[in-house]
Amino acid sequence: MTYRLYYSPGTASMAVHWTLIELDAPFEAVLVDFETGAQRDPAYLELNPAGRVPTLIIDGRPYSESAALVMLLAERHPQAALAPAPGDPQRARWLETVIFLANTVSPAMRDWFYADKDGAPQGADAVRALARSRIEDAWPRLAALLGDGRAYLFGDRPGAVDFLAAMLMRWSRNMPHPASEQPAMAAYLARMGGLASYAELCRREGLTPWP
Ligand SMILES: N[C@@H](CCC(=O)N[C@@H](CS)C(=O)NCC(=O)O)C(=O)O
Repeated sequence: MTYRLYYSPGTASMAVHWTLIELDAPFEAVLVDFETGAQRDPAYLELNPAGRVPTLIIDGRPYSESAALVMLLAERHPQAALAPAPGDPQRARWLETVIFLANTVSPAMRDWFYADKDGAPQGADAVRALARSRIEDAWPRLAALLGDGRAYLFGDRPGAVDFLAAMLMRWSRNMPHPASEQPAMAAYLARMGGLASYAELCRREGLTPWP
């Protein structure tokens, strides 16, 4: 079961890269160099027609969407218990949270960072303002999951949704109100930042650890 991950440091591929490292799964990492526009290279567009990362090759076929990929990896490696199994009392809240991250937080992040590129530059400020309010509303909602004192979003061990959430939170570090402003989140992010898999991810991607 060898995977190939197409990634760019610190971007949406990060959650998938982190999950693969945490799983200690065999994989090859291929840099998609945004500096040279490699995401629009015709050969890469064959794998990922949107010209985005991540792309994960599984059994010879390319798949995209970071949330789907971390869920899929959890499903393919059940021994690692990276997700509550069907029937687990936490399963419904877990599904709700993954979809919230993928459906609300992630698109708002895309709008925050790519408003000028994805839409008309003259409308970018309004796009960013709406994106910012959606992102800032997300942090207390996610912090509430930690309200009972649990260490990670779904228990006492980090799982697939934590890698996705921590990636999105990391992107808020230079925003006016980063996720780490929520007291419960600051402690949570410190725990996520203390994981050996995070240190290894930062080393491989050349990232400055945050928080
Ligand atoms: N919803 C996608 C978003 C993917 C995405 O927007 N990736 C960005 C990096 S964070 C990208 O590839 N940007 C390059 C570009 O748009 O040219 C996911 O979560 O995988």
